[in-house]
Amino acid sequence: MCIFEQNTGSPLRRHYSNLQSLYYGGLTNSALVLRSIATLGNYDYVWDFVFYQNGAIEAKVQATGYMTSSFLYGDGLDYGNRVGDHTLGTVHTHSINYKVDLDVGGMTNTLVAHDMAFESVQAPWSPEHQIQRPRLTKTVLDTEDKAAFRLHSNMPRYIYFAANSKNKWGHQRGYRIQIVSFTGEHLPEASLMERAISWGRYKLAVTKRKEEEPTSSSIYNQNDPWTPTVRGSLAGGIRRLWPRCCPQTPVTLLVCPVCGPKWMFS
Ligand SMILES: [Cu+2]
Repeated sequence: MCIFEQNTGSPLRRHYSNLQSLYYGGLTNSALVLRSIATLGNYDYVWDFVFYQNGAIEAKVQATGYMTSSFLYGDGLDYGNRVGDHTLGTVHTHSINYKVDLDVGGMTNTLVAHDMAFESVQAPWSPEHQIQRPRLTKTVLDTEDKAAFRLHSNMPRYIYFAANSKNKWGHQRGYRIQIVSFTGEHLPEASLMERAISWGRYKLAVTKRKEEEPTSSSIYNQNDPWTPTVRGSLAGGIRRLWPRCCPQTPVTLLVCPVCGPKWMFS
């Protein structure tokens, strides 16, 4: 386990002004990284939780170590790429999901989607023309069906986990949920093994917290995927987040705070 500060490579803020007044101001950015590494066979997984100065929390996992390979023969190239004289790098996926039990400003949280809809209005400077003006839409996703986003479905631009309180401008407090990467189809749903990783159907699924469902999977699932020890479920209500992500390359789940539209559009 290690904890360190890391320069993020982008400024926390900067501005160069040459409109009327002339000045420059800027501030370097660093984040606090909490890292642990798990070595499983040939792989070393580097697990990071990154805490940013703006309040964002990022969970990230990267795989390093040695690649999985097998002896190259026969139709091996149908199952991977050649990486040595007699060596095949075999195609496979690493499927990882994060189950997050998140309380934001208390335990009575809701899931809210913000997006844009377009409305046609007359252009004030050119009345014979119309312009399409974006308008903010806000929807409370109040059932687990509405809060489960299938892998290839459209998601609202902004999804946030809202507290039952408001900031001084009257906007609901909350944390924006941002999910960065997916592997694609995890297994065909008709497969009898699929039930062991059925969370892979979703980019994000938010469910009501249940004391009897502390984890989204089990270490035994991979040993007997046909009768898995733990299966995901969707019932009714809302509270627990099950963002999922799968690495072949580094993956990240970003949880960012929102304080209203100002944050969202900045
Ligand atoms: Cu691998």
